[in-house]
Amino acid sequence: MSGFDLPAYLADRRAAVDRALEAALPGEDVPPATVHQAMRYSLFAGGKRLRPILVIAGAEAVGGSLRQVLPTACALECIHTYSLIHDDLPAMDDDDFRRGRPTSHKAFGEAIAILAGDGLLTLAFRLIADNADTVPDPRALRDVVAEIADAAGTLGMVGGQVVDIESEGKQISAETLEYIHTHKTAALLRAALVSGARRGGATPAQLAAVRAAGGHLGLAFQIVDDILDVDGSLVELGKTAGSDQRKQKATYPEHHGLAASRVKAKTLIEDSKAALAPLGPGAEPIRVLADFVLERRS
Ligand code: GRG
Repeated sequence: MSGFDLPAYLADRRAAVDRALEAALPGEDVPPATVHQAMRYSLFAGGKRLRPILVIAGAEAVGGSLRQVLPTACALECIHTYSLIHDDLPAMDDDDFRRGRPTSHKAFGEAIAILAGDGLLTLAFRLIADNADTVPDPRALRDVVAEIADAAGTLGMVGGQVVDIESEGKQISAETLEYIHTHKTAALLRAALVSGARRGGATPAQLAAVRAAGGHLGLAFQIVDDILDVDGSLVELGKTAGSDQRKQKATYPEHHGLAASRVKAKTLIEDSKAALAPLGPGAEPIRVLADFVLERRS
């Protein structure tokens, strides 16, 4: 994209998110210390911070600012990190590595890993409440809480995870696979973009555009994740590649083949960028982020 410096944009916003998270998390010595250590262990293990950056980009696309949405951005990262901790548990995906280090339950034991996830999910809603100061209209706060709760709950991410787990080892339809991907992964990514845009003062038309773009981008993200699980490496991914196949998970490449999966991801990213057309140049960072989702290797 002409003139847009993505590495600088990402570095700047990641640093702002990390500073805000550092301030928001109870210190490692704050009792009960183990759970706070575990929350920090997973949160500060070097994730891409894609969801908080989408919150910020969503706000900026409609004339809002980073300052207006930073606590909400941090909330999305807390919810995402909780989902990774719980997803890695023996009762779920039983993974040993995440973000390049042993998973939470490997480092702290299962009970503390579960509680660290619970703590992060709960903290997220506290952060959203803290963000009320920058939104004078209480309905805007209500809408953002509802958006994020729906995306994270049983009609969103948790629901997608349930169907994913119940589908392991089974032949499932392309529709069920699409349900899993849109709910487990795309819902939270879309909610990030939409809640940023809401907080940034989007008009209904702008919200609709961002919602459509977020849905396409979110699904593309999961398809790319499936592709990386086939052709990525532990060093690139920070987790063990090939785990989908070992766990007999339904994936896009397994259903549609690698080549068709790559085409689908590319088409979704094009659709995502096309949906952003009504937002004009303000949405340039989201367009570049969409390309990043397609080209990422980790
Ligand atoms: C609700 C208990 C419960 C679990 C939710 C959604 C979920 C389960 C877990 C995530 C499972 C998973 C690994 C999905 C693949 C897509 C994904 C979310 C990848 C990780 O996200 P990245 O690449 O990670 O943004 P970083 O570490 O960069 O933040």
